[in-house]
Formats: sequence, C-alpha cells, structure tokens
Amino acid sequence: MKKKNYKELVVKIKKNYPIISLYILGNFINTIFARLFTTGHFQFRSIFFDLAFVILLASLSLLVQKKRRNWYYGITTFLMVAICMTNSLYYNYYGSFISVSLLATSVFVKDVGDAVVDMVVRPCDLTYLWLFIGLFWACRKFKDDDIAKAYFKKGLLVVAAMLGIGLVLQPNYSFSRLYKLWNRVMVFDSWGPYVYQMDDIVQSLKPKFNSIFGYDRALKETNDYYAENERKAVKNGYSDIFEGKNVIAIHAESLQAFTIGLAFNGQEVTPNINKLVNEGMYFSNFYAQVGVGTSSDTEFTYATGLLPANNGTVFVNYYNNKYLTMQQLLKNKGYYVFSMHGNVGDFWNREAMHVNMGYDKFYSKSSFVIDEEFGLGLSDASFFRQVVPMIKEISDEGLTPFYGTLITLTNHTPWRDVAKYSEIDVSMSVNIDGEVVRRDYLEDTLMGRYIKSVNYMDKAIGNFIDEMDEAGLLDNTVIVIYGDHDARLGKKQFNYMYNYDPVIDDVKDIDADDYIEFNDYDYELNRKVPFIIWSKDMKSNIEIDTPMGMIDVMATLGNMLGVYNKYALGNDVMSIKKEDAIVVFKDGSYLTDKIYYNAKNNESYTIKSSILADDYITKRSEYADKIIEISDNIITYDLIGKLN
Ligand code: GP9
Ligand code: MN
Repeated sequence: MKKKNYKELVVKIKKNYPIISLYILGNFINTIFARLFTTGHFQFRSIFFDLAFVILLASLSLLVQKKRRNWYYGITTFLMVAICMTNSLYYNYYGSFISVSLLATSVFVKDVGDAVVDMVVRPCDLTYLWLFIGLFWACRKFKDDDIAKAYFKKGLLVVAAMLGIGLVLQPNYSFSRLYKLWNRVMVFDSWGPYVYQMDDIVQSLKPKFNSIFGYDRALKETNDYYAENERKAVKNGYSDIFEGKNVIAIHAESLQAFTIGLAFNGQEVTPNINKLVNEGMYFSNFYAQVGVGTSSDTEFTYATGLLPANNGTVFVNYYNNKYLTMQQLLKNKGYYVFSMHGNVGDFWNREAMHVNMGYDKFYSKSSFVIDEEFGLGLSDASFFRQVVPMIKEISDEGLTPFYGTLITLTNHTPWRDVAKYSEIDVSMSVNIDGEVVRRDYLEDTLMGRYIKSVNYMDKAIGNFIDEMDEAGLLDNTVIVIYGDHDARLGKKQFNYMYNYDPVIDDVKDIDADDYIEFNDYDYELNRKVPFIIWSKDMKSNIEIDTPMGMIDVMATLGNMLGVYNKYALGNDVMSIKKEDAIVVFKDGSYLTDKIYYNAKNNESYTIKSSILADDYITKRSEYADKIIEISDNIITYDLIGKLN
C-alpha cells in the first residue's frame, strides 16, 4: 500500500470507526503487556494469534445489533482484560499461568487465606484496566459508522490470513504442547494469552467428555506403554527389611532440605530431624513433584507412583477414580491404615479421597481438642501431643501392624504467629571499630519467619518421637519424614540470606569476592525437600544422593515394606544406577545427576560437567513427556482396572 493511501486509511478508520479500532488495538496491546509483565519472552509468531483472536471477536460484533454493540465490546473486553490480568498476577506468584480448572480448587486457596495476602499485586498488573477507561471515553465521544455486515466476511478472511501466517511459523513441537498443555509457559509464549486461555478451557473440560475425546487412544497408549516397559518387582539388599513393621509417615508441610544442618548463632534449625538424618537413611537429593494441588499432589504421588493431574487436582477433580496405592497394598497385607491431620476433613477433599486411597480411618480436626491454634489451625505441638495416645490406643486394640500418615499444619506459609514460639535467633552481631553492633539480618523477614517456623516444627517432631518412645511405640516402628513441597520463598530471600553483609547492613555487591551466586537454576535445584527413613532399632546411617522424586517413594519404600505396585512409574532408588536416575517435574523439566533441564526455556544447566551423548537430552525429554502423559491418562480416563 502506498504511503498516502495508508495515511488516508488511518484517517478514515479514526474518523469512521474509532470504537471498533480502539477495541482491536487496545485488546492487542494488552497482550503485549501480558508478555512484558510475565515471562518477558516475545515470540513474533504468537502475535498473529492475538490479532486473529481479537479481529475474530471484532468481526463477530458486526452480527450484533448496532445499539448493543458497545455492550458487546465492554463484555468481551472485560473477559480479555481478565485473562491478561489474572495471568499476570498468577505468574508473578506461581511462575506459571492460570487454569480455569483451578476454580474447583480455589475454595482451598481461600482457606489458605493468609498466604494469599503475600501474593503481591504490582502496579503493572493493573495497567490492563486503561482499556476500560479508553473505551468508555470513546463510546461517549464517538460513534462508529454503520459497518456493513459484509465486513464480517472480510474480517474472517483477515482472521484466516493471520492464523495461516501464525501456523506456518509455528514449529512442530508447538502443536503437541498446545494439545498436552503441561508446559503452560511455552504455550503462552508461542500462542499468546488468548489462545492459551481458550486451550486451557478446552483441556479443562476434556475430562468431562472423555468418552468422546480420546478414551480409546489413551487406553491403547497406556496398555502399550506398560507392555513395553514392564515394571518388575526387584529384589535388593533393602527388600522387605521393614516387612510387618509399623510405619508412621510424617508429611512435613513446606519442609525444605536447605534447613537440614543449617545453624544460626550456633543453634541448629532442625536438631531433632538432623539426628534422624544422621542415624537413618537420608535421601539428600529428593524432590517433590507437585502441580497446583501442592500438599494433596504429594500425597497422591507418594501413594501411587504417578505424577499429579495436568488439569486440576486429583484430590478435587478425580477423587472418584480408581488408583492403586501404598495404603491399599499394605491393607491387603493386614495393616491398619490411618491418617491424622489437624485441619478440617474436607480441605483438599481429603475426607473423600482418603477413603478412596484405602485409609481405614481419617482423624481430622473434629477428632482433636483445638486447644492451641495458629497459622492454618491446630498447632503442631498440640497435634503431635494428642496423636501419641491415639496411636497407643490403636496399638492396644491390636490394630497392628499399622501405617499412619501424620500431616503437619503449622509450617504453612506465611509463618506469622509461629515465629514467637521458636528460640532460634536469626539476627547477627558484627564488630565495627571495636564495637559490637547487632543487626536484624533475617529477623522479621519472610525467610526468618520460615526458619523459626521450621525450628518450631522440628521441636514438635522431636517431642513426638520422645513421647512415642516413652509409650513403647517405637520398638517396632519405622518413622518416615518427607517435606511435602518447597516453601515458595522467592529467590530474593535466598540471595539476602546468603549474601548479607552485616557491616553495610545490606546485600553485598555482586562483584564482591565472596558473593554467592544464586541464579534461577540454583533456585530450582534448591527446592529439594528431605526424605528420611529411620527406625530406632536399625541404625543405618547412610546418605543416598541419587536424584529421586516423590514418584519413586512407592517403589523404594514399598520394596522395603514388601509391597509392589505394578502401575507405579517411579524407580526403586536402591536398585537404580545413579546415572540412570531422573526426576521429572510437572512442566516437562527434569533433573539427572548431570543436568537440570528446563522445559520452559528449553535450556539445560550443568550440575556435573561431563560429556553428554548427542541424544542425552532428547531421550530424557521423551521419557519425561511419556510419564507425564501416562500418569495423566490413568487419572483423566480412570484407567486402573481397565488396563490389560
Ligand atoms: C492444609 C494443608 C495445606 O490442610 O495440607 O495444603 P497446601 O496449601 O500446602 O497444599
Ligand atoms: Mn503443603
């Protein structure tokens, strides 16, 4: 188009169609903001999808009666702004994009109440709202000429052209990402916010129509997978060592591994857990593999050896399906299987799901005297104090051997009230010109509160173990402790902790000799949580640093207890070679003894420098995708019981 014609066209549009033009441009500009305020990635091809989406909606407006059109613009803009804004907010906190399937889960987020307060609304997250003001102003001041309905077809042609260009530019793998949608960030980057959200809606509704969409394909694929990758029960030096013993598994809320062995002013943060670490089996390279279902996802993965759901949460959206769990397997061996937790029973839908998992009984809030409350509810100290006589009763009634899951509560973010119950001093003293100056350091910071809270939980666990011993309940009992997921502390918090200089009372300069770099990958690797197996009468005193995920617990601990789950997708880390071990995360990222591979950025970070085979990454990426897919097939299509 010649420059003059182009100018004329712009003038004409401005004069005759100001509202629809602002609508198109404004909703398009917001997608650029959405990228800027989230990943910061900008993929040229994706803008064609944003444009196609907005122009499609604009074209559809021509089918609406003229006097109702402004309403149409208002409502659809509201939806598009909502997409951009909620995703910005969500990304800033969770590092991923929002899913409508969370709506079912969000009741629990509400209960986590206080934690949401820490979710910061940045001024930039409100930028999107400019468009309402703009459109409101335009609607009052201007009027669009009557655009002939014939433009509707022309509009569709433009949409088709945009889609055509966008699709041609899209690499092959983008299509499978769109279809699978577990790497949400990549879908958002490559397809733009609007297509991402439409895709999410379709994927979230899919399970509701699963007999129509892909059931047969999923069943075949899953059968084929198990046929080709038959998982046999393996025998090793640890098989059956705990067969017939009682087990108490402590689900330690937000307990991250960096606190193990950490000390401030000569005081250990976790003296009691450290003792168990030193005497028992300590899996020091262990990661949780949660999705949006956090605590409940860990419970699920631990019990089944499957990864959590891609859309929504197993405990909430798929709690009625069939699963093969550690609890059921032990029950078949004559165990009495129970769970205990100080929170209300319907939180994470545990009341229903725990029955399905095979627990004989779930002792929730109503089973306890609520005599001390802070954070999310009953304090850990009171919980553990009350739990001991309850276990004693179970034992006295002859309900043995027993397997009990004790879910802690106090160490849940934001660790506000708990801080005063810890004696750990997280301040620092420094000698400046012969004078001792006290610095607050971590005092009153999020990290400081977390550390105090962990110290509090450690004490409660320590007392619990002592009281169990006094009650004679430790003699034939194995104690398992696992951190259920990381604490979601920000990178900044770690940077401050590691690089604080008391002399200047601030973070050191990045160029300082002793500056400890803590980049995005260090952060990811640092999200590991402890996994400990300890028993009073079997001091094993070993550290296992094989990369391991929650998914491997079923196979590893299961083998020690003499149970075997043929659907579990993890490995027994006592059998697997370190170089073959892999921990797959929900977004397709993974970790081995050599690299951490980040699927969002398609980048790998070296953990141990070594020469990697050419197909090292592709092979493992395929493996990661496969086990995510098989897990999701089983969950979504309820395949256990239908497999060959
Ligand atoms: C509450 C607890 C917290 O019952 O399990 O769940 P989370 O927020 O960590 O998923
Ligand atoms: Mn949790």
